[in-house]
Amino acid sequence: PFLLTLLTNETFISGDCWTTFIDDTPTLFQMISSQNRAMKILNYLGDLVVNGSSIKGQMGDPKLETEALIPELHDPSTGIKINPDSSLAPRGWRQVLLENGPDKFAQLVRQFNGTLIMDTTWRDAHQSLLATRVRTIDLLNIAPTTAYALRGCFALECWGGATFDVAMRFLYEDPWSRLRKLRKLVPNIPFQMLLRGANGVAYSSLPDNAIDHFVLQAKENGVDIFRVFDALNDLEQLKVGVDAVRKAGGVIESTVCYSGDMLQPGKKYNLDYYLSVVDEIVKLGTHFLGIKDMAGTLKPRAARILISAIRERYPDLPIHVHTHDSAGTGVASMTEAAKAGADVIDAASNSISGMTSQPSINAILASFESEIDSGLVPSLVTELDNYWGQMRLLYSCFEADLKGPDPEVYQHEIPGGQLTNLLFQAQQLGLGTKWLLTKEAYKTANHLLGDIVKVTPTSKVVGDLAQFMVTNNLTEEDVKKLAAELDFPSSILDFMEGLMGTPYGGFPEPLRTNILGNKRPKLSKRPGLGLAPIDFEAVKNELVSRYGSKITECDIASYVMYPKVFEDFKAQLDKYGDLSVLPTRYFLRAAKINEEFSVDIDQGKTLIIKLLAIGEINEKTGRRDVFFELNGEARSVSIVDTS
Ligand code: 3PY
Ligand code: ZN
Repeated sequence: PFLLTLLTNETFISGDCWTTFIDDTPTLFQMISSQNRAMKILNYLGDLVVNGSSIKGQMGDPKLETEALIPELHDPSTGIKINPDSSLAPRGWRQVLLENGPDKFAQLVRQFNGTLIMDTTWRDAHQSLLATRVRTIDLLNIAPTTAYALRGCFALECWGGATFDVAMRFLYEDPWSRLRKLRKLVPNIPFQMLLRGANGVAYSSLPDNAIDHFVLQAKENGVDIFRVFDALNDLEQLKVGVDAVRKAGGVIESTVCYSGDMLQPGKKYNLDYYLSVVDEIVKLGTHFLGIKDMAGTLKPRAARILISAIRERYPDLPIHVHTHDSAGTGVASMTEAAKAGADVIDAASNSISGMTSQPSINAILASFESEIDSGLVPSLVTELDNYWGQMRLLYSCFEADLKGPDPEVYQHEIPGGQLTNLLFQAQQLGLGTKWLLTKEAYKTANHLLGDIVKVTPTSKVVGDLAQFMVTNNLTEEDVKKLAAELDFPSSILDFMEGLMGTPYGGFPEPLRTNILGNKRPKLSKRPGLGLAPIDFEAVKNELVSRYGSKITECDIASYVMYPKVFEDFKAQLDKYGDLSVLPTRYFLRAAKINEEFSVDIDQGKTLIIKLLAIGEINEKTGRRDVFFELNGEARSVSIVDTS
């Protein structure tokens, strides 16, 4: 009918200027635009039917065959059903922050008589267990319920780390839009993001003004608290991120990365080392001290000793501890941390916790019992988790299929997210049996590199070197002997050049000199000092000339952080439109014949879609027609069969 309306419209028939026509006839234009969007979505669905999923890392179809049910919450004292409504979300720590500002907020958290919990379900938990593939729509669907059930949480970690590039690269989504939409639905709980210091959310340093610009957009679009770390605990690198957060008016959580078991005799990273880093962090000025145990090697006794020592030295400093449950000791370690004076600890919703993720919230609450107040209501947390049990099935095709804890983590020290990733890659390459070799090689690679702190991006350096050694059958001695001739992955050259900062104790020599040869210089200052500032005006002009005037500051920040990923994302958007509106089942697997489903493309605009038939292949063009019913009308799309 829109075509009929168009063809009978007088202005259109008279051939008056097209832009005036659009301006004067907005409803018609909106109809055309919705039809365009609908056809783009049909093209994506048609491609899925003909060629299967293009989502990297997907193995098979989701195991959840129905729409996920939003769990019911019940008032713990009356048992009466609660209807969560974001506009009436109960008061939480975000109001405390907005009313008091970051300094007072930090003091009030420190004064809280107990230990608060940060829920990592929306970021690190799925980054660690499900290859960061959880989509915006599945977060939005549970957001109002979460705002109610977790109202006592210190924060929801929901942004940054790998979620930023994965959203654009593999999910074809805009990470900024995710942040804004979640923010609207969760007005009462602070949002936390993970910032890789001078690397922003990328893998090596950017110019300082790029970090300032990025952090400002993050703050303005909804992030409250910034966990800032540097992968080598290089204070100069860390400071770039910290300064950016301060300028943007955010809450600073300067973080020390914890590597290995500090109580192991002869360990380079021992208690004295950590205390000296904490001293420097305090000198920089921070609202919170973060302790980031990315591999889960902070054993309970070490947690007690470390936190007690910091608490004694800095009685007023709010401490926030992060861990991974890789070895199975997460609950015990976090309980010890809480007893030793941590103000906040990290945990994840039960169904998406454990192993390489954070320990389970309910397990921690059970361990706290009445001894430590967390500000959370256990029964509401359990009810909320019914949703994540379903999500685990929906995203089953991204499971690395870990079977249990890995106590060997104390030896190989692979960070949680990376452990799942490396295992997954080994399985995908059919190198399942090489997994043991990879873990062994990871230890050797770390030794070769001088025992560095391993977390993004330095963990990638160690992982890449480990895989390089396994693939090329190289021993530690081989690497040392052949360093000048071997064609190392670029991450290793980046690290040796100094693009990720300087490791504690310096670079491994003569390995560094041999690997770099004349290929790369040796930086002696932090990399950002050698990078020309971004000319934001020029970037904006370029993007506007390529993509039109709707380019936003967030687009600019995405482009500066990941130019190629952003360009590919824009091309994808142009081809298929905004796919974030598709329910995940239909985003990941082909619709079945006669299966009908709905897609809300905008408020009040719903597409009812049914797959009718798949045509024969046209031998000349290599294409197939795919027939759909769209809101009751027949539509077809022509798809190149590449299967
Ligand atoms: C990230 O940088 O994405 C991490 O999760 C590091 O632990
Ligand atoms: Zn983590």
